[in-house]
Amino acid sequence: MHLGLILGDQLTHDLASLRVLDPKVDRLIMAEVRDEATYVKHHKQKIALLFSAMRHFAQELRDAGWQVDYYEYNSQGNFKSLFDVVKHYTNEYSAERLVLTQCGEYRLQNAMDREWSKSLNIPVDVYGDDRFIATTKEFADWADGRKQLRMEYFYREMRRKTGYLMKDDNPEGGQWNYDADNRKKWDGKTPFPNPPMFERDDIDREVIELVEKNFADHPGSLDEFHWATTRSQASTALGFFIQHCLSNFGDFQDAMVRGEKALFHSLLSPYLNCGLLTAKQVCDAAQRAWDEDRAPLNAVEGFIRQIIGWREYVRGIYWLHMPRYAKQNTLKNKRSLPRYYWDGDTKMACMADCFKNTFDHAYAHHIQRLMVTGNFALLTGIKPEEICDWYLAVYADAYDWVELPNTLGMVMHADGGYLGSKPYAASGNYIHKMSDYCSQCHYSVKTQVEEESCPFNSLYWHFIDRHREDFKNNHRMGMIYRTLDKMKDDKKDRIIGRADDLLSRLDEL
Ligand code: FAD
Ligand code: DLZ
Ligand code: SF4
Repeated sequence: MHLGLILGDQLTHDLASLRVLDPKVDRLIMAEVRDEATYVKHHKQKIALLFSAMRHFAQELRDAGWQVDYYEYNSQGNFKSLFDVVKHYTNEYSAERLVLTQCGEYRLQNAMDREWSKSLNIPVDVYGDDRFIATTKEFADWADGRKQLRMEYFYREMRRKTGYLMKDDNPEGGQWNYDADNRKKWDGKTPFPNPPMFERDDIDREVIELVEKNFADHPGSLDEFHWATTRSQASTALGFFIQHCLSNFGDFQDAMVRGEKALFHSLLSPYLNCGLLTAKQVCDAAQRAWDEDRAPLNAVEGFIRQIIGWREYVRGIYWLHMPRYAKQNTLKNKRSLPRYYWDGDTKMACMADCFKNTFDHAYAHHIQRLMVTGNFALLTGIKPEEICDWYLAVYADAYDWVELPNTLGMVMHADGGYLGSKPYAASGNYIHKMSDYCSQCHYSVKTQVEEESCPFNSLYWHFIDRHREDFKNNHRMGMIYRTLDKMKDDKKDRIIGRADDLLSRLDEL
């Protein structure tokens, strides 16, 4: 008899390990355990979503004929780790081998590879996770010999491989990428659709109570817990996105609007990452919308690129370079994360809105993560480890394989520009251009050195100035340095002085 362990982010019926196990003789285990729920202080909604989705999935597996042992949090045995649970059941059933699909996170996969088989005294078979478009080997082959990687080229390979938006061997519309059309500020008119809110069942209610009781000291609130927790609800969420949001996804992809949780974004990442939806299912739906003329090309291409491009690309980089990747700090940052990343209380209107979205919903859309909270961490030189742990904790979609390259590479440029060629550093001007935040802010986005000047403005030049050596050979930064060099010394000194002052009292902003 073989035992299959299904992890919290493996809630997919045709998972590789499930395909090799036999429901007639083999058994499955799933477990809610302290180690997984606390390796960072996950947002309460992330734990509730996972535990509830796991319980619903276990029920679906039983309905499909599997024998499942499900270990509920803090129940008999008081198991703290997945290993404890596995050990208990392999002994109980005298299992001949343990069967797994590859973990999403290096942390856990490494522990399994190094210790599990030895300690359990049975073979541990690990199958590759083929829910992704590219295998880790395919990515490694593509990356081999390239000094710097570019998502765009990898993405084109994935377009060819999947056939999405392809006409024979050419991209639909003649271009691979329509990003230039996707940088509009919200027009103030196009109405935002209200994402579906799912009715809660007994499992949801029980889990919410469990999380309130056991994880009271974790960030975030459960008051607005609206995530899908079943496969069928997740499919409804996908259908809603395709019908009501996709056609505007491209145009307003980079826009930010105060108090608006998601604009036209899909809110699908938690389901993709825990397995309630697959990349293929989501991209097939977007392709159909294009085929049936229900959404424009810039929107469908932009959306599919996020999934078969960025999502696959960051995963490839993660598995190619872990564990070294996590330790990089090329810009030698030393500063600790300011207080407001945890309590949300700041006078900067843009940051406050992103924090509110984060704590209320365990969500922030990409530009909020990248150009507001991320940009601020980059400009102020926060230690990569601290900011990575923050992003890993506070979002319902956060898993190390996707969070780490996005934060350490894309946001913090801590990998020396391996993932992205240029740091996404921006002054308040960018935030002003793409949002309505600045008109309601304590600070003034128009000035740089006065007492109430937007902190991003001087911090931006401080960042550029202090990293001159790091970027001197980066031709994409040349124009910025020429602008800095044209600045009068007196003005530059005042800007740097203002930024030094802000950096000395970051917690007060
Ligand atoms: P949409 O805007 O609707 O995009 C569609 C889908 O594309 C997403 O659901 C997601 O699966 C995929 N996608 C989009 N951008 C990326 C990207 N850069 N990398 C990988 N997939 C992408 N995404 C996560 O899934 N988990 C994380 O832990 C995570 N951490 C991030 C940390 C930082 C600092 C930044 C800048 C980005 C991070 N992202 C992460 C990427 C992105 O912000 C989220 O995927 C997106 O905001 C999820 O919301 P959505 O489903 O509404 O996305
Ligand atoms: C994120 C998470 C949480 C909060 N809890 C559990 C859990 O109790 N049991 C479990 O199997 N998985 C959980 N997960 C997801 C795991 O952390 C994830 O499977 C690994 O990090 C590998 O990606
Ligand atoms: Fe943010 Fe500066 Fe605008 Fe205030 S003025 S909202 S701090 S960018």
